[in-house]
Amino acid sequence: MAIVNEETNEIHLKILVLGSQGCGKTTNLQSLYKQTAGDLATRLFDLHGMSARNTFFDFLPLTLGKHQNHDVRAHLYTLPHHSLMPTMNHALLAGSDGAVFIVDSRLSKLPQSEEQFRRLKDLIRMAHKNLHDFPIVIQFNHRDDPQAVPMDALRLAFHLENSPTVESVAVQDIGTVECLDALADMILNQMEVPAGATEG
Ligand SMILES: Nc1nc2c(ncn2[C@@H]2O[C@H](COP(=O)(O)OP(=O)(O)O)[C@@H](O)[C@H]2O)c(=O)[nH]1
Ligand SMILES: [Mg+2]
Repeated sequence: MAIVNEETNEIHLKILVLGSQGCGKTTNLQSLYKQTAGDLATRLFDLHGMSARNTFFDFLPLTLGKHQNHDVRAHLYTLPHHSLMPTMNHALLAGSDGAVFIVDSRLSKLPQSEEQFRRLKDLIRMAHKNLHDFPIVIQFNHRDDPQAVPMDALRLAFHLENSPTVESVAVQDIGTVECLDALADMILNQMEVPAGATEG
């Protein structure tokens, strides 16, 4: 659940960044970090050391702007691409406010993306969240690849009702901010921030 802190006038959003190995999860976080550098981004954490890029998960806290007089802070997490820790994945998802699901557009990566998409739907069911209510933005990354699957086919294979889609080339910072903005809008529009929040 998104947390509204009336004392500090902040809204905290917890956002998961999901997708198969190599789809661009870490690159998305790096791109957001770069583009919101300075007073906005705080730090990119790689919780499992510097060497292995994909060993565990990354964490990025960001400030997104204002919503109804509150500063909006987003905490982005990536999940490990493997499913060796279903309990942990479940706990992370259950406490999150929304997700970016990244599809790897490269033809050779299609099976992995499809597997992760199935896993996402299973996780949401396990967390007792209704797929229609849980805010998810689908990002089609690696659009610059010569072997990229045409968008028409990808839109059919990776479709969720109510989920906006964004095409991206994360490594060139294309589509990453747009994607996060779309998700934050979805989450914030579902939330009710108490009126008179400036009191005290
Ligand atoms: N050409 C291209 N490379 C990308 C794109 N997104 C990510 N990459 C590269 O793909 C590799 C894997 O990305 P990474 O973010 O580590 O994937 P993760 O396993 O999902 O965290 C890295 O070498 C990235 O630089 C993209 O849109 N286009
Ligand atoms: Mg990674």
